[in-house]
Amino acid sequence: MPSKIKDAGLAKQGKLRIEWAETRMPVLMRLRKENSKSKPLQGMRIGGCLHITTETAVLVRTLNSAGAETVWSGCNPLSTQDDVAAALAEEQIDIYGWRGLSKDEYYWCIQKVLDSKPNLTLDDGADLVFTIHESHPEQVKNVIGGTEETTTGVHRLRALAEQGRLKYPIISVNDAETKWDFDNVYGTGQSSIDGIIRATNVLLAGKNFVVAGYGHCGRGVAMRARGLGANVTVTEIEPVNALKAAMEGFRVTQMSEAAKTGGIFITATGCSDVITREHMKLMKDGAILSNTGHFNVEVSVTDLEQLAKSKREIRPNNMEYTMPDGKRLYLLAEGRLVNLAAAEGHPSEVMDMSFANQFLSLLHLAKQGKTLKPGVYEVPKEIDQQVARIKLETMNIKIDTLTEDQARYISGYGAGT
Ligand code: 9W4
Repeated sequence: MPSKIKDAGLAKQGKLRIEWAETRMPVLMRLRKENSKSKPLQGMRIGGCLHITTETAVLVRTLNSAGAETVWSGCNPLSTQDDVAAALAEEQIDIYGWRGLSKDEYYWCIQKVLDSKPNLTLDDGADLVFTIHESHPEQVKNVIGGTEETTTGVHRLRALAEQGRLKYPIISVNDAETKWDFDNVYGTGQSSIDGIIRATNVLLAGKNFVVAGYGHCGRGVAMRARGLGANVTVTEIEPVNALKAAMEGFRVTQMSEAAKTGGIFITATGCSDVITREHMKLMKDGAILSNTGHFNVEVSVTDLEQLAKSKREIRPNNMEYTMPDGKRLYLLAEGRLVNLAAAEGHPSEVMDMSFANQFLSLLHLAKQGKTLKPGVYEVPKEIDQQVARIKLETMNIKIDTLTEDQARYISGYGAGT
């Protein structure tokens, strides 16, 4: 099978890492077992444009085991794990991607996926769908439907649909509750702390830890930092979120105040210029600055560069900036997503749920896609519930079921005061 990867010699290491991830992804493994005989995806050619990681490999193996043919490319030039790509190539899976490819090479890989004339697409960021719509409209007739993994991709697709230009149905896996509510809180929470620790090896116990933004990601980070014994302060601009943080027992204050005492800062707001020169001037010697929001605009790197008289990389992903008065501030991963640049992103257990939604949504499209008009669809509620149920089962957790009387009671409006 054709593929283009960095180094076939990395396959052995990649295989081990994929197999480890498989031991942590019980929902996908259950779905693999359940569908490996009936092969409901037989005859389906799935074109994927999704980060080439160990967890993605577990998904790809599961899709193949259910009978699909897959052709894959990465969806970010920096996220491909070359050992994983090598392992998949060795398994005769068509895969195109390597870490650090150029923009031209990136689109060359997507073109290779399209050369296979997929009838289902799986996207993260919508580059594959946009390439089909803009450069290969003749392929639209082959495509039954697709799925989209992220918020950014869903936004782009909704905009396309609003202009009446989206030509096939897409399921927004991002909006499944078992996806976003878990990967934002527990995935970002743990992996951001992991990134900070890998880049610094600092003790969190007793530190003043400042979280900017108390959305789902900020909540996850704050919760985990507290779990490690840090004194957590939250800053917010949104009153309801601020109140939630306060009632959760976190100190809530303004960044201009938190800046004076914070030892570790992390931004999780989605907004720009959350930590700027005004705050940096107030900070203590040794303060650590990081970001886990999507873009590297939350900590003003420009301000830090301008304030500092010198800088040096003191550890991987850890830049020491020295101010004219000798004060030192430490910026992690250049202000980029610290959980991805300095750690390994969401742990497999969380990706298990996201990718189980991907698998079941593709199965749904293979069966029903032809009846759907072009548009962006939510993941069917039953799929979300199925993912949660299987996850609970694999965790050995039992839940109650309603009696008939109870079911009637909660669905009826009869009972008053
Ligand atoms: N990875 C990524 C992106 C940029 C980047 C040091 C600075 C997202 C989701 C999943 O975007 C992803 N920039 C880097 S490393 C790096 C990594 N650097 C290096 O200098 C720039 C990405 C989804 N996911 C998980 O979270 C876990 N398994 C998954 O499939 C993966 C990667």
